[in-house]
Amino acid sequence: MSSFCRALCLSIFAGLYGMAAAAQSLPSVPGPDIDDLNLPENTLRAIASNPEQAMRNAITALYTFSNDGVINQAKLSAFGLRAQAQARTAQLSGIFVHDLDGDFTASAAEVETLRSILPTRELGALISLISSADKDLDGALSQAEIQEYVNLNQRGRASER
Ligand SMILES: [Ca+2]
Ligand SMILES: [Ca+2]
Repeated sequence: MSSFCRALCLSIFAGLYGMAAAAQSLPSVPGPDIDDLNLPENTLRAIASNPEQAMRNAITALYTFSNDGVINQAKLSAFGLRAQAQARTAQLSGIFVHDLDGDFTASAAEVETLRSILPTRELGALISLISSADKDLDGALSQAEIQEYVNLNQRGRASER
């Protein structure tokens, strides 16, 4: 691989890592100078062991953040919001799997029905969910309780970053 390709590859990695770090509150990469890059050791090893594959990976990563290969702050923000929406959807899916009648709540009757059929681990998870999210202690999860629970978890995850 030519020194130009290596420099370009490093630049793409540095740029992508820097933008991803900013979007995800990861440790920042100091300086734009390739000689001063502080890329993760595993990234440097991957570039050194197979630069062509590293370049392909960098380009793939570039298009992960933008379907036209152009990255700007608005697109990174949208990417971050979409990642949050995906996490929220996954969490809601784990709750709504207990909504047997499809009214977007988990009623006490539904919870009671599920007690008789869920495997121990899933029942434990459901009981834990109810104890965490059921603010009015009626044994059911209203839409408001579900929304509050998911939003609290999202904020908790964001503050951990
Ligand atoms: Ca329901
Ligand atoms: Ca409740």
